[in-house]
Amino acid sequence: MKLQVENFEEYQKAYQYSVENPEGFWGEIAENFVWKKKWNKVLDWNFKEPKIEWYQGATLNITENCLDRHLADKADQPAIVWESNDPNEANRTYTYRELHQEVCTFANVLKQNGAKKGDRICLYMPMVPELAIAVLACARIGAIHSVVFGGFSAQSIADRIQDAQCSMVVTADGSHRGNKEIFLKHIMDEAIISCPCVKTVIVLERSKSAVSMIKGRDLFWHSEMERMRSLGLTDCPAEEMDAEDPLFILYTSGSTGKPKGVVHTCGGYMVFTAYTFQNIFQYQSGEMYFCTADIGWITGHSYIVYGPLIQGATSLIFEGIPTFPDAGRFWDIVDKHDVNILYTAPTAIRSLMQFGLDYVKDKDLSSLRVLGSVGEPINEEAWNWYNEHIGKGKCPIVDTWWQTETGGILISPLANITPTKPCYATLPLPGVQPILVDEKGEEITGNGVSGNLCIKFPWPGILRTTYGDHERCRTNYFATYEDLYFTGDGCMRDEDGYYRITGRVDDVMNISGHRIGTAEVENAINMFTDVIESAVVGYPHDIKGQGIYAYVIMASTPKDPVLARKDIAATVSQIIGAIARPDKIQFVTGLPKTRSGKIMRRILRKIAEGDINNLGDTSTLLDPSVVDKIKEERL
Ligand code: 6R9
Repeated sequence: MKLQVENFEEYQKAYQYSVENPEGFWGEIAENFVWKKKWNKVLDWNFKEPKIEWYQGATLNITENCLDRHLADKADQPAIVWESNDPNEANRTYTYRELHQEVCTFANVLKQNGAKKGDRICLYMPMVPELAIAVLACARIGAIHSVVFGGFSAQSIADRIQDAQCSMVVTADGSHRGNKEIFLKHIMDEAIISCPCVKTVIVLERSKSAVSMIKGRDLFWHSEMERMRSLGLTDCPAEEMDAEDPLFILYTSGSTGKPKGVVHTCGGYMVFTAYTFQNIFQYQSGEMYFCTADIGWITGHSYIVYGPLIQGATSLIFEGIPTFPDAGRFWDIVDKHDVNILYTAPTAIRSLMQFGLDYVKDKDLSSLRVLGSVGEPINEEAWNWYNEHIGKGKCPIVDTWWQTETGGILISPLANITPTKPCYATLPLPGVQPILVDEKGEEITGNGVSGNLCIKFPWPGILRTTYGDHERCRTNYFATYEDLYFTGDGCMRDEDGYYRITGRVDDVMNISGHRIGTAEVENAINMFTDVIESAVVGYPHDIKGQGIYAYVIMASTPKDPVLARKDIAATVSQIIGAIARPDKIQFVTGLPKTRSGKIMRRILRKIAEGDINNLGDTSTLLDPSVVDKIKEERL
């Protein structure tokens, strides 16, 4: 079966076939890729344990699909085009041939320094081509990459390195983001103090800021690459991987405890990212594709690196931020590189909207053909602005719903095929079987209904486990409702059967499209010297989608509340990273609790939202007067 559907009828046929015969469907789709050995069985699964295995018995290396197989007909086509943070710095382009060679050479750097199949390698890097090269080099030798977003703190990095017991780290001196520099190596040095498992650190020179280099542990990227070249080690055979061998770990926040390491495996992830990329964006050979995400998040893994490269696309990597040097940067990039497909986040659109049309009006955006949105529900105003001022009413908007755990997009229009509706992720991809359930897990059938979004059948990109703790995977995703994967999202299905995601129904916040658990932020706030207890909720924020509102009980009333708030915010930054800084901190003397001692977050959420006359039933509260006080002093 061909990979790409070309019209709505073909989509419907593919969908129907995928539900009637999932193994037949995904078996035929998988024929479009290069395998070292074919599978004996397409799928073996149960959601009880859970145990999910796709393409049993098959072997492959995903990088042969990203690189080697394009050498026959696309060797001189750009695979990666890189745009610096600094608009005056020259672009860099890697053709498929060049990328292949760089990946192989760096794979040898990893090997020569002792890395082997199954080892975990932490990547903490700027958005430069070397990050994609490092990702692919790990995959080349079968090492498991764990990319940590450049905005996380030393403590967050240390937690992730320890959890995965990484033996190697690849980082850079520093990372430029707008006018700021993040001193990555320095932060990494601080993290490694508590990570004896790390034996080797490879340091890319990017910002040319001074770094400390420890003999016997730290090595420069460029000198190691030189050394490989002088040894003639610029080719590297691709390790033969079982379809179910882990490809990577990516940490993400849940409603409780520390972030968990979501594990994706080689075969299913490859098939699913390629299939979804091709069909959703309807990528045409030679087009320029620009996803503005960071490779440190799942969107960057699946739709900057793997999906596009497997499909032989040209993927544009941008180092900077949308507002530097001014709020026209995205549109400059589209204009300069003739971008055909732009994939970005609602928070970016909202932040650019507020600068008005001056930054858009003189830019030539006529190359654009498809627009994408990801990370959070897109509000109608942002959808309309994107459609009108960026797409000029001619580009379909694909509002793609998915999660770190799903590996790839599950619900989305297919560009120019599925009729779109503002704010709707529309219809499931072939192979994806969503259902809505009520609190008790009963299926809500029919249209014009709302419920909790679950998926009732596995797709090839579904997570397989959470690293080192399979039970956590089971309880988090497969135990809420029997025999269903629970997404944590609320959803409505309208009269046309179109899906609209309404947001998280658990204690996970979505701040500028980044997932952050309320418990994580509370734990960080509680580390502050004078804090007795805290409760954190999300509230509507014009730009970020959600902001963080913290209610904090202090041991004694702060003498300088303004400074105390700053100190608490700084503590959270230090422990998690700047993305988790509370936007508002209200000092309170008590929190609304039930008689059994549970914080009633529902009430705190309403107060943070400003909906104070509508708090619902407060009769189960231990001390209802607490609420009046919080209401009065609301920020
Ligand atoms: C890919 C990614 C996942 C959560 C998810 C949901 C929200 C993502 C969305 C969306 C509405 C969309 N989300 N895309 N909500 N419409 N198109 O963002 O992964 O960081 O794991 O976040 O993001 O709430 O559950 P991740």
